[in-house]
Amino acid sequence: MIDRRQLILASGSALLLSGCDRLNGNPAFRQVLRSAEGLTMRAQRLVTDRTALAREYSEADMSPIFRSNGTRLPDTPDYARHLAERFTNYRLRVDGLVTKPLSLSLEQIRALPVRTQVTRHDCVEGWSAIGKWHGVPLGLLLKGAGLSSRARFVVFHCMDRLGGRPYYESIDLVDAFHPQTILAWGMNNRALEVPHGAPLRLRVERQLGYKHAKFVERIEAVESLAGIHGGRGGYWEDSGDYEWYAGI
Ligand SMILES: Nc1nc2c(c(=O)[nH]1)N[C@H]1C(S)=C(S)[C@@H](COP(=O)(O)O)O[C@H]1N2
Ligand SMILES: [Mo]
Repeated sequence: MIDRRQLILASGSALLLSGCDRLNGNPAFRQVLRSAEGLTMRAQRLVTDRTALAREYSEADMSPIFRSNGTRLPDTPDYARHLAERFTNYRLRVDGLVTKPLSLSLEQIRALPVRTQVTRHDCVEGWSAIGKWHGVPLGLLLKGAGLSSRARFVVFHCMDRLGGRPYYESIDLVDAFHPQTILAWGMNNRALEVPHGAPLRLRVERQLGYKHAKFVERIEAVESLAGIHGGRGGYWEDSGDYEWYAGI
């Protein structure tokens, strides 16, 4: 685990890098980052590599069993109805700091460009599994919705509750526009199954499992996380269990 000082260093530099893609690719600039004193190896990796791709695997590497974790079946009447209707009346909303709020059916989402990736899921509880995911790049949806330049975070509102509190998560724009960040409607060549977050779940491959919000029904672009639920950007973050940034 990384400590807070490293996090602050990493997030400050990530902001710098997000506006400086060309600098980031410049060997001299990378050398400066590498030689910066006082940074640990871990922090340097975060500073330089937040836009790097997570490792992708081959079909042969796929786990025969991919366990599910957390909510396996949301226990609300709304979710029961969606399930009974096979999600035909489900809509994904994309709103907040956007100029063109979206409301998309599953059919519409599946008609958008698809990215497929075989990646390893790492849960903070100490298990991993390799699976294949099919979905639409989140960046594409955000562009389609006309993301405002004021937006700094993207919040995922889920349909399940744990102990009476709704599950939610959030990421910054570096991760939101990362090419492997997708909203997955499929897994292992099939429609996404309920325990894995049907009808739609986030894959944010450079972060730990709890950031991968399942059962997503609303994506909200915000300037600050302060006004959302407990204000720390996620269900486990609000309860003080896990850090907001869970980079791997
Ligand atoms: N809505 C929602 N998303 C969630 C959770 C949850 O309980 N509810 N659990 C998280 C955790 S801790 C993990 S490890 C992964 C598990 O994904 P899986 O069930 O597909 O293995 O989902 C994450 N996303
Ligand atoms: Mo997890």
